Amino acid sequence: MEHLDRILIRQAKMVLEFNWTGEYTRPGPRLYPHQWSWDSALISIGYSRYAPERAAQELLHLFRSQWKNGLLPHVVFDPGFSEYFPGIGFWDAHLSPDSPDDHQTSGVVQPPVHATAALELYRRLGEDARPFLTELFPKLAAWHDYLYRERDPEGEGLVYIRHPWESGMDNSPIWDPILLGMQLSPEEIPAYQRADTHIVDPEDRPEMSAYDRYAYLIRLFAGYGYDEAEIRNSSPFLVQNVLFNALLCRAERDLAELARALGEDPTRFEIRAAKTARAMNGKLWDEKHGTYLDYDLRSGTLIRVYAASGYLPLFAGIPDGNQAQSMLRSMEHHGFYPAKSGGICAPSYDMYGYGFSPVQYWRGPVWININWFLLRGFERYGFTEQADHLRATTIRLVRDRGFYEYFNPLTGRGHGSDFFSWTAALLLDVLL
Ligand code: 2M8
Repeated sequence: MEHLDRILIRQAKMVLEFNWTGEYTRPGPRLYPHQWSWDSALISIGYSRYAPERAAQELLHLFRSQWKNGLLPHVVFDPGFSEYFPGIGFWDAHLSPDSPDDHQTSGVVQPPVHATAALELYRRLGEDARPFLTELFPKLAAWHDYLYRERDPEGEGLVYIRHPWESGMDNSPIWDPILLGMQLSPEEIPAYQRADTHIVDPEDRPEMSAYDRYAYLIRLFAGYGYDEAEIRNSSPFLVQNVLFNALLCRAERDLAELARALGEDPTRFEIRAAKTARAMNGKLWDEKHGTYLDYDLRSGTLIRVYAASGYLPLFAGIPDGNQAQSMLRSMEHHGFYPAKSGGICAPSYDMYGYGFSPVQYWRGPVWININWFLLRGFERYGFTEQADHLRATTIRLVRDRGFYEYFNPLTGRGHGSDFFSWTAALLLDVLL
């Protein structure tokens, strides 16, 4: 191993150590003081390379706040930290009979990468992971059951998200058409105070108009006591999201493998995973552009906005060989893979798209988790040249610029939170 890589590995471990609270790992020091769901899964993938007990602790801590109906909340609050919006009082999760009695959480979810993380740990630890798996397996199964039961009422194999935050790509231009359509009167906008814009450059963060809509949706859900049937009837935001369903499909397959390891029946996970893959290829595949698109259940139309998430089905093995080839061509053609022109890969949104911003959050910057999903996807399909290139540019980006939350795809400059945990964790997974 090269000397520079050894230094980078040491630094990455220091970032995770710095964010470790004793019970869970913060995504970033000031901006994100609580525990976030998919951050923890990705962080645990990094830990499983060198600190397996931490990897297990991270996931178990998160799942201790799972709701009685299986919902895995996107944030588990640490009541010791108050400087974050929306906090405990804004969510009012206690209004749901399903929320936990002894933990404070949000009331939305995030992409389900947890079974994938648990399988990574099992692969590293083997039989030593058995006690951890025995505890986590029923909780993972309840989490996936919740998604297919509550979020796929028509049994299509595609689950819906009901808030942009559930996609993990909070203010992606994918949501613009829906959010613009949500015309709110001043009385409908709840009173709130943001905490993010005085911690990092406001230019890097979503607009106030987007936050108004995020806040509105939260209060709408709380008003219904988080009753899913009511929310389904009334939420203006209801989307079958490519990223979420692709990661769910992969997680179902990984859960099936865990079931086999534990001597449990994997059949229901395998059947659901296959159904989701079929539904994505049937309903969300855009043959003309060689990518997958989100589907807006309210308007009954595909959302024709092109984002890096459209290529994430590669991570789950959903496209066949021909589709995968056409996705590769599409990435190069549409400004997601500017490798040949010396550009930095992979922008989170089409560099030539109307909503592109090189610095604003999910509207163009490079994110290490998206790169990691794509990298593993390229490897899976044998796209060796692209995988090698993506691996090298990802490592170089972090080595030269630091452990940032996201990076300007034109200049490489880091933005958002520094000392960002999943950047460190996924880099460790690539380097170790
Ligand atoms: C960002 O989202 C939170 C809201 O959940 C925020 O902006 O306050 C997103 O990038 C999300 O994907 C991520 O999990 C979270 C913590 O890193 O930050």
